Amino acid sequence: MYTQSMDNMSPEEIREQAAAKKMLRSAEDLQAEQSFEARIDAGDFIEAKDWMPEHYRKTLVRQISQHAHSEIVGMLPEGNWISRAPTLKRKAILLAKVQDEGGHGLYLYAAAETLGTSRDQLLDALHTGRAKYSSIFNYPTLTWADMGVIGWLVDGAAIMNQVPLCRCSYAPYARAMIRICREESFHQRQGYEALLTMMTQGTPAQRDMVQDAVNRWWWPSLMMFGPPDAESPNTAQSMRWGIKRISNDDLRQKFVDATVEQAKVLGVTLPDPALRWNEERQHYDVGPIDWAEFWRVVGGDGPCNRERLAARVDAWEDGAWVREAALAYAAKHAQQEQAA
Ligand code: FAQ
Repeated sequence: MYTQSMDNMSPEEIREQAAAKKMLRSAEDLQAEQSFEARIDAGDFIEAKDWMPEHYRKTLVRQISQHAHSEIVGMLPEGNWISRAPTLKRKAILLAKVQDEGGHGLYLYAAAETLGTSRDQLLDALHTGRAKYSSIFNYPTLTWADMGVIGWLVDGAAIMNQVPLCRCSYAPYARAMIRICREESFHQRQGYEALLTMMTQGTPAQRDMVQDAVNRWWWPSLMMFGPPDAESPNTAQSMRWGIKRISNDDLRQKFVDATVEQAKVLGVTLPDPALRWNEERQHYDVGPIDWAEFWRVVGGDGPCNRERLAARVDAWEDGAWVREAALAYAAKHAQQEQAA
């Protein structure tokens, strides 16, 4: 009987057929890649089921999962102060903010999962120290003023970076970011308002506490935007693909320009003797950022890296019974449905 089975083909024919298939596939891939690039150039959004280059997919999983981890780890420095908030009003606000951050992490994990990586894989990468999260959350929260400064500076920097992500070319990420940015804006304002209250109605000791917190958080906040463009390996390709819309340095500059004016209203001094308006550039100049400190913190050796990771691993292990109960409930439900 005539057959095209591989068994009946000579090794030479098998090689030829494989080469022909490979050529066909690479021609198809090339066409898919060209149409993907054309969609990116036209400003189209890419959906989860659309064809995408493997590197685009990996870049998104990397960025979105790091972002999700940052939100979840970012709950820890503030969670530390929920039980010590000075009034019921401040406690309710802080509780809501920390809950929002948990929610942001969940939207973002869900967005990363649409790219074919499971939640378990993402969390395993965090817990084993293979995944990054924002450097900023490896600094300690020493006083109540740190809560206000995190809202003002850290959420302020986060919004500056995240508003352009609402136009990210990957639609599920862009959609998650729209919702997140609305909440971040409330976070920034509540922080600023808490600081303004302390600065305008507080005691000299409270004003000193605010200044001390600003001194400690200013430089790490500038580092949140990532390394300078010239040393950022991912920026060029991410901007080409419309994942990032504005470079690290440009976002950092926008943040500085906006924040200096807010500091004046607040009555605090930003801890940078070189900070001054540059008439020619129409921007503020800043002094040198300590990039060695940044890389040390990103590399795992910041003031709280070990503590943060240990807290996340403990939370995961302590929550095992919840996951088991949820699975048992789902299995029982499925059995009951089958029986009905
Ligand atoms: N910390 O080539 P680039 C928040 C890494 S959410 C640690 O420039 P890229 C809300 C980077 O991953 C804050 N690592 O990288 C909140 C890369 O390493 P890799 C998080 C950093 O991706 C507020 C390497 O350095 N926001 O705060 C950092 O093009 C208050 C080279 O860098 C987001 O994640 C850093 N700061 O640009 C919660 C936003 N910067 O992966 C609680 C989305 C860089 O090659 C309380 N992410 N690295 O091994 C982004 O926009 C980008 O990923 C950047 C980095 C801009 C962070």
